[in-house]
Amino acid sequence: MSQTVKLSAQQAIELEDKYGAHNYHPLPVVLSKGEGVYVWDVDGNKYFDFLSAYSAVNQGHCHPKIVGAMVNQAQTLTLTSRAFYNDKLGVFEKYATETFGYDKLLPMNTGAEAVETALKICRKWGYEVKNLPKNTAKIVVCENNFHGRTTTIVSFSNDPVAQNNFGPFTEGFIKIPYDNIDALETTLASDPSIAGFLVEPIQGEAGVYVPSDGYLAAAKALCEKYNVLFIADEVQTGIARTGKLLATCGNCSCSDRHCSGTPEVKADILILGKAISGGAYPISAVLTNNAIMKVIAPGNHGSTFGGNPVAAVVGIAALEVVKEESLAQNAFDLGHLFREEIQKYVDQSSIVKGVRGKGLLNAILINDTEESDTAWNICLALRDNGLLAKPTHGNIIRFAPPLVMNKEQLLACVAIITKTLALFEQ
Ligand code: IF1
Repeated sequence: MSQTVKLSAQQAIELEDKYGAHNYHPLPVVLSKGEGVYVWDVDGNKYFDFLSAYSAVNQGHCHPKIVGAMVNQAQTLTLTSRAFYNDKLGVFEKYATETFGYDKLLPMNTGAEAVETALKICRKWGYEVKNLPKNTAKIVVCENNFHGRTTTIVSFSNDPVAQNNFGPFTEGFIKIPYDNIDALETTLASDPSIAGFLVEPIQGEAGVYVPSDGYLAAAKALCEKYNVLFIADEVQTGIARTGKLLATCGNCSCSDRHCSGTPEVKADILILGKAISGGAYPISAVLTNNAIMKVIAPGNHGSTFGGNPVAAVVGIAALEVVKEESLAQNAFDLGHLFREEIQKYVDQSSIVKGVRGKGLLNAILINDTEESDTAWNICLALRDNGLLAKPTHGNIIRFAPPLVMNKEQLLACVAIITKTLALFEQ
């Protein structure tokens, strides 16, 4: 079957069902085209994309600048491996480190790979700089975390569906409650073998949990007090999604007039993925300063595709778009408008308990149990009304449109969402 043949929705679904692993339960819609804030299915139906591939398509689908850079490089040189230099990687590393305010960048491909890379760097720093006894280093993580799907990462998950029957698990992780600064201090004070604290600035998969004001700054201060590396997983919250270039912010170079970024919440190790490529190509990166990255020597770590020239030019283009189109400012402004408008509905609703989020990473809380299928049914109805979203749990729906959305489009989406929710009012 050639790739050019036009499949019906049913044919596409049947092919995936027969020949693909069943590791997802997709919403029943078969997409074939994307442009900006819109996607189209195989029958030509048009939808607002309110998931953005889990915040990877912040710059909008098929952004011409990003696709143009990718196509041009793909016709020139795609992959050399790191056995040799290429003429694009260093340019990307310089641009990205200057954008986010770090000395060095280690390029990988997926978010999970970048998280694994950060864990390895943190452990090696623990032994070679903090002088921890060999194989004793521990890393503190938060309950209800999501950092990817590798066996080490799921070792510290508390999601049974993500973890069950994938053991034996990697040791060396301590789980504490999220957004609980006392729990972090008690843990850091009680165990001298801790090398790092890995945290999502907003817990996305858990249901868009925004921590209390000051939590991240207080956590960073505790990490400094106990000589522990503060590791920010901004795979989902980074790249302007939360209304600032980074949710941890701190010294970044964004021109966002609302930016309250202050040095004290600058991560020691920053993990980026998803929208660092605008969703056009798998790119992830770990950024830190020389005093930490110096622990990595030739042969310690690597990847066949990590730092390839296509990734490098796509990464540069994707970051340029964020700045040129002021996406952080737009996410900040439209995020406020979205929450204000949805809150008006919440105030008179029996089915929606609340709305929360930062920038254009938001979620609504449905008045039903986590095991219910209410959120799923609402997403099916949203699809029928021209908007695509997906629940993170039985009672939480994440809303994360591309950051290139304009005010008129956002208000049109609010109208679709409120019209659809009204169908479910008791
Ligand atoms: C799936 C979730 C979101 C992430 C954070 C690392 C990674 C992710 C904070 C790993 C990836 C993706 C994975 C994707 C669905 C999506 C997701 F629902 F799984 F949890 F966004 F919330 N850190 N998140 O959010 O990056 O290796 O995937 O490139 O696995 O179903 P990755």
